[in-house]
Amino acid sequence: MYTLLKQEGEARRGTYTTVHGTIQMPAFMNVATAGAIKGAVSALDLKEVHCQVQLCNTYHLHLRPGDRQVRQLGGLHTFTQWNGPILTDSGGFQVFSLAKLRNITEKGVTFASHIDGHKIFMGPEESMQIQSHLGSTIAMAFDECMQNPAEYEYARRSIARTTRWLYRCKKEMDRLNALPDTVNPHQLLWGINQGSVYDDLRIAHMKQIAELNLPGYAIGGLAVGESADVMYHILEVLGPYLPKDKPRYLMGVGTPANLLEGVRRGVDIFDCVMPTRNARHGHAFTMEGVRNLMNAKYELDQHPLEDGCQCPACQHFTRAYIHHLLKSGEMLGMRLMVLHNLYFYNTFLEKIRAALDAGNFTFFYHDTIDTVSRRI
Ligand code: PRF
Ligand code: ZN
Repeated sequence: MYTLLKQEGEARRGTYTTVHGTIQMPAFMNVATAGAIKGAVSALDLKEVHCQVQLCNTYHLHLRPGDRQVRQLGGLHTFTQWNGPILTDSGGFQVFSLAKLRNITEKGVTFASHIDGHKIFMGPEESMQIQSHLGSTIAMAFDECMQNPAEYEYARRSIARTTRWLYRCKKEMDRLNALPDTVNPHQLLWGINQGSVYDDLRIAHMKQIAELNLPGYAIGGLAVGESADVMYHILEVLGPYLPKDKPRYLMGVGTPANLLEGVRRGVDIFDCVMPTRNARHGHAFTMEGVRNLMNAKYELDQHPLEDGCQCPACQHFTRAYIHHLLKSGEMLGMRLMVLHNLYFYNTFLEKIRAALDAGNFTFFYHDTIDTVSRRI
């Protein structure tokens, strides 16, 4: 259940209570695609980097090790040893971005596995069954995420089908939650808004999916080829049509600046591979900007990645050491970078929440936006 605690302009400070714990919002979800954060980070580390909620993927876990196997092993919480909230993405996005040879029909999508090429079918029912086996806290609806730009007529037909799929998701989840041996009988279904870059389609689709009175709504189909300004515009257009008493999730976004802009436009929760992916390339996020630790200027630098940072990496190790580890291809370099970046993202949202609590988010936004994303 979402509780709105405070509002500053469109920015919202709230809480979301689930059977696996309460999420303080705005929040950042830590991406553990196949049940682990990339960079050798376990559920035990997640507590230390102030993670509140983990995101896993239906598509990946269905292919390997298989959702029935995860269920047999007690579900994702037991399997990964993360006992906080877990959100699973439906496969809708991954099928369209990773798999080959897709064929989309009213029933669902047939595609070839990116692992061994074998043919798989996934529709709304299959996606709900897989997510039910995984036992996540929140299951995402099965949607079509169109690449931008999409043709208007294609987008119009696509959102109509995504709405029909949503009704099927709801029906299937209600059935699965009522079964006697369901891993998480309290699993929540969140809807996903689509409509490409077209204001009227976005609004029409939002009105349709809001009718189901679901416990949360995501804005999908953004950060897929359009400019950041178009993305911010769509968020502004959707604002009045998003239920005020439900969390709003901006999928797959983004840079620290994107998060500030998102919060300013009413977004409550984000996920992104950026902190982990950029860490693996040697990029450390800090409040002063992004440092590239591969740079030779760090060879003899005795400072931590970020002065004053309380993350597990910065409490013990220097830029010089991490630079050396990255240069040598040592896995520890990557791990320390990932721990720092996740800590940065999670505590960045903590700072945003503190600013909202204090009624000075607007000041925080202006004070931070230019510095946080620059390269230093
Ligand atoms: N749909 C789903 N997952 C997603 C997206 C989407 O549109 C996006 C778009 N940025 C990221 N992840 N199901
Ligand atoms: Zn740090």
